[in-house]
Amino acid sequence: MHRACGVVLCVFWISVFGSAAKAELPVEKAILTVPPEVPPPITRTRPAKVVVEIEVVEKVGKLADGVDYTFWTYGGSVPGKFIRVRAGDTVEFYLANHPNNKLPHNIDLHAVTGPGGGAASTFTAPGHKSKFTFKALNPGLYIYHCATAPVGMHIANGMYGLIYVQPEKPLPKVDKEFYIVQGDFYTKGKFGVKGHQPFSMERAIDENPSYVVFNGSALSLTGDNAIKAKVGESVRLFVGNGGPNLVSSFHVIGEIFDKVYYEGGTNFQEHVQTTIVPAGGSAIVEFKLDTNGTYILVDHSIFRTFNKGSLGMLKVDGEQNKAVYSGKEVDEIYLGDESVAKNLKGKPDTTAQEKPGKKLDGKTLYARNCAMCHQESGLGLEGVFPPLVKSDYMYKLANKKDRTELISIPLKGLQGKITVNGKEYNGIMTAVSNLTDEDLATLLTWVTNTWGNSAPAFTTEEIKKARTTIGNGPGAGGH
Ligand code: HEC
Ligand SMILES: [Cu+2]
Repeated sequence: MHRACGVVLCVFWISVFGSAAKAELPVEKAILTVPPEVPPPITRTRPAKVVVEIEVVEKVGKLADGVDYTFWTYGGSVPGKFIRVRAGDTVEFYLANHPNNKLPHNIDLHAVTGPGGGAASTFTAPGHKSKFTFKALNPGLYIYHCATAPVGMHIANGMYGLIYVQPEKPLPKVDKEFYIVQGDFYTKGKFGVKGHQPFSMERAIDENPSYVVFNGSALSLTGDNAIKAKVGESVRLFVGNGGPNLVSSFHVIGEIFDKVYYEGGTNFQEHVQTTIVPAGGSAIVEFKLDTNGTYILVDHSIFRTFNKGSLGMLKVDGEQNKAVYSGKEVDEIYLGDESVAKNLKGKPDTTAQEKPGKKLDGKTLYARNCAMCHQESGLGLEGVFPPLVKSDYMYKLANKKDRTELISIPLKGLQGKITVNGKEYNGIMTAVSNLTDEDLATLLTWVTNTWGNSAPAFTTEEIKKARTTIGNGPGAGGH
């Protein structure tokens, strides 16, 4: 305001221009989305007043196949609704707590400048609704979470999500944007124990989760729920980590992040394999899809992926780009450099290697080709890899007259919904294509006559014949 202006003029100035400026701020309702969807980019070029309304819902949902858990959620999903605003916007935030809920809740948005990130102002009992307003000062990708005591328990039960404060100059347009948040869960029963699982405070304090998952469930990004894109498209993942405890080593198997806006901030790093997503933090990753296939999203603290559930899928349709990725071209016996060994020791060390053409037994062939998924025990992994032990699915095929269908499983792979011993699986088994007819006969005979299974032995001729029908010559590529 001008020093020189008289009192009357100043009042006039404030009332006219002050209110005019306020009235100019357009009001809009935020578009909120459920994971893995992201609201569309904001195209306006001026600030607005954005109204966000979120309802807290306590509900039972699936943590894994056959495993129920009582989640506390922002809007019914884990993570909660994705909120997208623009830097400079004023956000009018309403938090409602459903009357059927049992506990009070609130929200701490890391995008808020102010004590508690809104927590104290939004503390809300069941059947009540709170409101507070904040200005989104800093662009970036932020976690929000519940901060009601016991805070750790509210977060562990799924009370987190992402708010993206889009920079004034938006990031370049991409073809697809997805919303993915990792979380660790603490149940009384170990991973895979069926039924409704209560929260375990002891496990949580020990930071020993029974589940580590993307988007609130071991099933959320697999099978039909996989995220999808096409060859040639560019993808942006808004990645968060609700924690409450673990730091994620976020990685996509078979992709390299062209860009990572590390920690959800303004600057990016290029050509990254694995990025850290801290508990209560985020990252924005971008990549272009050069060839088709299924790309697996993991926490590269890899036991979490194969034993606790942190596995998601990005299915990419389209042409294989052979210049980028050939598929299997050659598979031959490799012995290492025998001549080097000879020169060093006088004679080759044969203890560590097999002679070419050496016949392996069924158990060894199974251990090398199948056990990483179906497990050494043959029991598979609940909800991910079906069992081969007393599998009714396998038994039927192994005891048919024409067993081409069973032989085609290792030769061609298998995907789509199947039921094994009353449980549904909807995963992807890739082809195991480096087996000779003889080895495959040995392997299938062993698998179908171990662990209490029984079926007539497979012969090399039977495999050879099936291979001709299926059209997969020895050593032919998978996919
Ligand atoms: C990369 C992991 C992986 C490997 C390696 C693998 N499988 Fe599978 N397998 C699966 C998945 C996943 C399914 C379920 C596919 C679906 O849901 O449609 C499956 C299904 C099956 C089935 C039918 C379902 C059942 O349980 O009876 C058989 C039989 C089978 N695999 C045998 C084998 C054999 C034999 C090998 C080794 C030569 C092997 N698999 C290697 C992942 C794998
Ligand atoms: Cu809460």
